Parts: sequence; structure tokens; C-alpha cells
Amino acid sequence: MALWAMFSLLLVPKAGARLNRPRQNSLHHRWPLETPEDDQPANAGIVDNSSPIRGEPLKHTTTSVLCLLTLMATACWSFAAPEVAATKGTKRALVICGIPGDDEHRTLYAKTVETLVKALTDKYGFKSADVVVRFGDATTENDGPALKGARGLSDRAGIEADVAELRKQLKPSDTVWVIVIGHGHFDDRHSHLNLPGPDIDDRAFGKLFEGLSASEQVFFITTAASGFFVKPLAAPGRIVIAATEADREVNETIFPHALASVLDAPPEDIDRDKDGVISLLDLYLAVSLDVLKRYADEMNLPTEHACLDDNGDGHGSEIQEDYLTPELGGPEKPRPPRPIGTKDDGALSLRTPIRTTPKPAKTKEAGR
Ligand SMILES: [Ca+2]
Repeated sequence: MALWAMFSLLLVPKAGARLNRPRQNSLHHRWPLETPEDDQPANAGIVDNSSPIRGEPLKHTTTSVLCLLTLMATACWSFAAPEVAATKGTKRALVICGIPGDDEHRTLYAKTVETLVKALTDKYGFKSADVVVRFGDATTENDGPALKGARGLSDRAGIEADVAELRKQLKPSDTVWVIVIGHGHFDDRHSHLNLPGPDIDDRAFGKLFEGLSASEQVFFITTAASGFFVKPLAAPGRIVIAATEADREVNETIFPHALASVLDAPPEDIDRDKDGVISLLDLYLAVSLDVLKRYADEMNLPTEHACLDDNGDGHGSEIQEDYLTPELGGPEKPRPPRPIGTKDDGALSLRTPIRTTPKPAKTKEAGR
């Protein structure tokens, strides 16, 4: 973690910028990340020189052999670095797509669900059996494998049954991702997901997941007015990402499609500190910037501003503001992103790896 912070300090983009919009009060970043010692991997950057026999000093030859073994182990790691970060528990996902809408939107949302599920299972270590899909329309012969394998309609009873099952399955060491896509509406008090049958609002949805036991909990609520879901879902140790602010951002969102696209084909620069690990923060920033780029490409003003809460205070922060280029609304004179302190939004996401990236080919050559 210390290495991450050092690299981040050196390699964070110099094009950091922000929208000309008021910032959330909860964002007070400090950099480099202040990482508690107990968060550091036991072997981070350290070669253990202690003797395996207590009180007996190592002989020179033993040291050499150990060094050689260490180098060989390091070389082997470079060759065989797994694409997916090792986790102790099971990685589980619940993908909920509400009522997709007309034919055009059904095609769009069905494709996004297929892309999401394929990416999770192919690239992020989720087994197919551990990814539960609910879709807001009857599936057909022409649908892809994710929809054909769906549990059924994304109605309220179905979602509640899935969460009840999840509670029985989850172990404290597990990972759980909940991805919600589709349409939503805001009634001046609460935000609702548009589901087949009765809708569900932000309070009820938050209550469904109260007290969930899993070491990694990530919620992507990507509907219109999804920012209102942040507060009821917020919990210590939980990462909640919404496509919009907790404000009247009620237009259809691009975020879910950008999320699927980035998960499936991460941009080359997604690993900002170049440590070979894609963090949840890397993912969030890449998706948020992709959303803004899509608006800019269409010459439209963005009607959604994603936010992330991972310090559990229920207030989402628009961390991406510090990373905007002038083309995306950042200032002409770039400045580095503000540092992220350990209690700030972004800190937990930064230390949540989701995937390791394969080492470049030249590394293998150099190791031969
Ligand atoms: Ca927060």
C-alpha cells in the first residue's frame, strides 16, 4: 500500500482539474494516502532475512540460496501473475435490471447486462453460478446467455428472495457486488427503481441490505436519480457508487453502459499508479470520465454526475472532478488531484483491488 501511495504521488495525471461546480463538503483529500501499518501486506517490499531457526544466524550460503529462491519466486510471479486478484472468499454478484422500456431500450439494456455478466465472469473472478441476474422483461430465444440464465423478473419479491438467499450464503470473507441498472424516478422525496409490479424506493432498498456480512461490498446504483440511494445504503466498509448526485438528475443515464464497457475493455491508462493492479477507484474514475466523454462527444451538457461514498457517511463525493481534462470541463491550467486521506471518500476504493493486469511482454523477456 505504501508503494501504491508513492507511485500515485509520482504518476497521478498532471491534467487534474475540476468542474466549475461547487464541491461536496465531504471531500477533503490528502495525498499520499495515509495507510495504517496494519493495512500493509505482511511481505510488502520486505525480504524476510530472519533465520528459520530461532536464535541461529544465517550462514552466507544459506542467505545466497534464500536470495536466489526469492528472486526465482519473484520471476515466477512476473510470469504467472493471475489476471484476477486472489481473494479469500467467494465473489458474488447480483445484477438487477428494472423495466427496460421500449424495444430500443430493451435491446440496449439486454446488451449491457450481457456485457456486465461476461466481464465479471471472464475477467474479475466471479463464477457464473455466483452471479444472479434479474431482468425486467420476459426473456426470449434471441437473448444472450446472461438473460437466458436469469432468475426471472426483477420484481420486488424476486429481488427480496435473492437478497435473503445472499444473506444465507455470504461469509465474512466474501465479496458482493450489487449492480442496478434500468430506469428510476424521483417523487420530490424519494427515488424509486422502476420494476415490474410495485417499485422499490431508496429507503426500502437500503433496508434490504442492512447489516450484510461481507468483507467487500460494492453497490453500483446507476439509474436516474440514483444519488438518493447513497445515504440509505451507506455503511462502514461499504463502497456505494451512484450515477447521479442526490439531486434532481432525473434523465436516463449513460453510466451503466459505460460501466459495462470499461469492465469489459478497461482503457490502457486505467491503472493510474502503474502497479499492475486495477483498484475500485481506478474503475470508478475510468467510468465517470467515460460518461463525461460520451456527453462531450455528443456536444451535450452532462445531466448526470456520478458520486462515490466509501467512508460510510452517506454523502457521495465527486472524486472525478480532480481528474477532468480541459475538454471535459476541467480548468485550462491543470493541477494535480488533491490527496485522499484515510477517512476521505476514495480511500477504501483505492485499496480495493479488483483485477491484476498482465505484466507487459518485455517484463517476461527481461526475466529470461
Ligand atoms: Ca462520503
